[in-house]
Amino acid sequence: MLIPRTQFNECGLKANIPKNLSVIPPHSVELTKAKIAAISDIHGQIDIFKTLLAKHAITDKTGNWIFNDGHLVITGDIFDRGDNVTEILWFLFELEQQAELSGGKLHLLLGNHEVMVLTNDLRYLSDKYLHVEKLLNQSMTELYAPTSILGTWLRSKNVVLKLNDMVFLHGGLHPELVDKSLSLADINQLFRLYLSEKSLSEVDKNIAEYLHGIDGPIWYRGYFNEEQPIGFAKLIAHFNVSKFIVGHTSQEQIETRYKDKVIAIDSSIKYGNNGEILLIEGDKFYRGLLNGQKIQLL
Ligand SMILES: [Mn+2]
Repeated sequence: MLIPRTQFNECGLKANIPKNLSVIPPHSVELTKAKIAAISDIHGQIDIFKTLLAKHAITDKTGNWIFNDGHLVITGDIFDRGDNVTEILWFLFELEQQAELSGGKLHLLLGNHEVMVLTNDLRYLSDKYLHVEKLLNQSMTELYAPTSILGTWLRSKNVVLKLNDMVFLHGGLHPELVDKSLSLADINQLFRLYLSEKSLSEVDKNIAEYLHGIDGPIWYRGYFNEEQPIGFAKLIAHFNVSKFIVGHTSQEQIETRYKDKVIAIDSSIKYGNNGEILLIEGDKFYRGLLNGQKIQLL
């Protein structure tokens, strides 16, 4: 049965929190031939987001999952800037369950703006949410506390996901992660424990702080610093991947870098004018445009 939206307040604070909300999602899925779609940096722009999903048959026109056994990956930054953040989260909360029932999967990965709001860095809230804070006399961080449905749900999420030979994440994997001998499972687990303020050994705490920092998976911008050599061979061998699909650093459209090893999918949805979704069918990659057109990228 679907978990309904809360009756209490908009983030589900002080509601009964269903136990399965804390189930840790998979960090790696070996697929056969299911379709994959990926989108990033939605920043509260629900209209563009829902239009892209409907135009590319991920959902029907009313927002219900029709992507069958497909995998939809959201590489972070739903929060901040725009003013329909809560609406997008509840929409995804329901869509995730619909996907599961159809044999598909919605993978919601955290970006730096999710973590900022959860950790009380509220510099980028839209005016609407400043108003909401005043009306409810609670900060956004309090509204997304671990005692709320959405707060619990978000804290269960990963920062990095591997599908087939592709890795998806908000910022990027720094080659230093290889020197630290971290697996994708380690990265997700240590990131999550630190975010949930669980007690960690001194060694793990140091690694978790690194992961939450400027070279960590949600902040790193090294793939966009001109095309300087940055140790992809090392990353590819260690994580056993061949493509790095990342958001965070805004582009006019979905594009590739480093001889197609990097696919940059932050298509500047944040400005509220336009946006794109990456569509992967077998070994073909397409830019899905807002008007429903598909343009082959690779
Ligand atoms: Mn970002």
